[in-house]
Amino acid sequence: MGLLTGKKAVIFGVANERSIAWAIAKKLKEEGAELAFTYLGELMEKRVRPLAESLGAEIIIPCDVTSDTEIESVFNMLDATWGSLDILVHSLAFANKEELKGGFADTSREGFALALDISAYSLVALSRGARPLMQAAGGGSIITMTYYGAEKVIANYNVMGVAKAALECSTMYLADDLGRSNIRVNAISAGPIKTLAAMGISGFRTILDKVEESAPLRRNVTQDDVAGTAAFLASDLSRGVTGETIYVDAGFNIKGM
Ligand code: NAD
Ligand code: IMJ
Repeated sequence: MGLLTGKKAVIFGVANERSIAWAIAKKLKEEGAELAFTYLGELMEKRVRPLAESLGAEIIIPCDVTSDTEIESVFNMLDATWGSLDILVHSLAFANKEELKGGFADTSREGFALALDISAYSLVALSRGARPLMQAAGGGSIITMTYYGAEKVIANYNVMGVAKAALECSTMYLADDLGRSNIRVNAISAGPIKTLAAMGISGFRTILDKVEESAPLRRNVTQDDVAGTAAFLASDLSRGVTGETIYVDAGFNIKGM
């Protein structure tokens, strides 16, 4: 018997086989969960549908988290097909790429609002949508992805750092609000990983090298390292854990000098 046998999980944030969400999906499936996937627009469907189908998913639907209508249709579909939900994985973020270089003081009003809408508010909206379905299951586990740039200044992370700080704080407030429904909400703070979201980020190689040099484990983390912790958070093994940010960063965050 797997850790997640009989549990139903919806995964937001698969773009390709390098996505952290994809590693999490594979791990949840391995532990016995049944999966549903969402993708961002038609362009992503071409990549995501075959991946999702390879894990036996039947629910594969579009969801741009800036759209209340698309969010609503995801939960309507889950309600009609499953009638309940145990696990929600939120593994998505976006800022305009011109905001991820240069001076933070140059962040535009629109760029700030967009980054916070997609990367932080979406967790609130998705949690609200999931709540009745998780209540029908007697409780649930919501997992989001964050980064150290929420708490310390990391070159070029800029407005994404502000968005991740809002995301981590939203994790705490959601945990308190949804805790009465036995729904747990936690964030995983992952070390840098070469995914689509890390492509074209100047100085990314330098950051990977720094982690390898100074993290306690003297290595970088992989998508599979993150997936292991996600499976723990999704499972009843973590039943007493909520509102936390758990680091999967080879210990990098504990270092001073
Ligand atoms: P990724 O590019 O594979 O995933 C990002 C996902 O966000 C994509 O699937 C994309 O379609 C989705 N997305 C963007 N805008 C969206 C919108 N409007 N509606 C719905 N989906 C949207 O990259 P990843 O590295 O797997 O990123 C997943 C999460 O992990 C993000 O929250 C990221 O901030 C976080 N994270 C990444 C790293 C890293 O170094 N790669 C480190 C720590 C945390
Ligand atoms: C992203 C930018 C700058 C520095 C960065 C990152 N470091 C790391 C990341 C050091 C690890 C990756 N990360 C943690 C993210 O959350 C990335 C978010 C992101 C990436 C892009 C690239 C393409 C684009 N918009 C993006 N929006 C958010 O156009």
